Amino acid sequence: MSNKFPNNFIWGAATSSYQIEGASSIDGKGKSIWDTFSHTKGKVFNNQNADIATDHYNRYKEDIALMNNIKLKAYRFSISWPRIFPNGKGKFNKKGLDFYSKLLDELLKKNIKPFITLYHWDLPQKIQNLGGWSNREITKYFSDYSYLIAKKFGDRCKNFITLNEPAVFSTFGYLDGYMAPGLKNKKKYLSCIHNINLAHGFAFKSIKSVSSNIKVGCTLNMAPCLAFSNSSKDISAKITYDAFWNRAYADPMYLGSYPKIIENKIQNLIRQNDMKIINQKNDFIGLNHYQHIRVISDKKNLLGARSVNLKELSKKINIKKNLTTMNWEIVPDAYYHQIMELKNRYNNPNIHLTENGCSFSDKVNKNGKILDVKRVNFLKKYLKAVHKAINNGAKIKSYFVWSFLDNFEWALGYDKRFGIVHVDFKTLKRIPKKSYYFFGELIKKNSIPK
Ligand code: IFM
Repeated sequence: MSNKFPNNFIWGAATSSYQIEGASSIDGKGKSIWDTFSHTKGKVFNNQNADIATDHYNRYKEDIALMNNIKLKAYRFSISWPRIFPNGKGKFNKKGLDFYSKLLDELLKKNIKPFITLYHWDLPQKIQNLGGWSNREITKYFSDYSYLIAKKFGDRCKNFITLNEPAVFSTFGYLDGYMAPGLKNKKKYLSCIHNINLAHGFAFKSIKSVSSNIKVGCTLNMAPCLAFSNSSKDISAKITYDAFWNRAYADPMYLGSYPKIIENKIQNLIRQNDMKIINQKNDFIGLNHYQHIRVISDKKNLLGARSVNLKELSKKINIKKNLTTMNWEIVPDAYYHQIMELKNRYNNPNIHLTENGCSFSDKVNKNGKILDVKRVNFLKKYLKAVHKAINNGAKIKSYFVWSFLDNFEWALGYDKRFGIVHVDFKTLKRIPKKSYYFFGELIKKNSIPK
């Protein structure tokens, strides 16, 4: 069987605004919840923040030149909402729009297809002050913001992702509290679920009202869940976690209904027509995937269920062999199964693999090179899973490696390196890693290099 990927397969790389841009308070940008969170003592590893990050705001041309060197076909980036609307709504900031306009022009000059993500977690602080995702009003503000971006950039960008990983920013931001805005409030978390779904639906309509040629979808992080043990408690925890993690967004957006276990809890929030607004004719599903999830029952957790920690995990597996520095297991089969689950459950949709990758502690060697062999091996295995899924009928259109650059890994700061390009966070110098050249070869051959 041929190991070629389909003609026109889109090989891309992904980043997000807060993680790479820096320039956190210039050219009229407003504060985001991540500016606030990272400047609150004790919230981020070593109290780091992304005020400068990789300084992509000033170095975007250099970064795009690096993309062009390996003939990257697409680049997925996110727009910082508070750069466009410093107050989250009302008057827009022209200088913010100018930055992304220049970025788009530079990409197109190099024949790199832009994929815009409208929301990758840097919510305007002013919107958070009104309740953030737990206030239904946010759906209007997000829809207005989406409309403006489509109006300004819809001529140059034909692929829009509304939201990145709703399950992560709702669960960790409103339930577990270790991401911005740092809340632990089940009632607010449940409101978030419905408002996030609605925001997607309204944004979909806004973007399509600008042009029906723009393709729109949502990026969901999904992963097969396994019960940590055979105990009935862990098995029922797994069922709960699976519904909240994997289906709270995908089911309403792509099938038009909530899993029962969730619907029972949020019935009072659902108004007439809401489900119609949420369930639009999406053009694609964006899938972010890294590993499977082992779920354990935990009474202290507000859901009664959570993913296992490293200590628990080490009881199950030989941890040294199988983990990235995020303590995530390397399980390419889970990727295959997740893709096939999307295919089977959601009527064989178009799929963009909007993120996949791994963090390792890459070191610059004495010759100034970074031989990230572990990342290359990881990519080979995960790409084989993608290839297998395509052969089995999944309509996969693209694969975006996470990430193009080493960047600010949220509450874990700069300690975790995901890039195929190394960034020295003192000098901001970029050095392409071995995996970058591997990716270049992959693009050239349109098949996985040996
Ligand atoms: O860095 C994140 C990204 O922002 C969202 N998806 C997972 C990545 C790795 O944790």
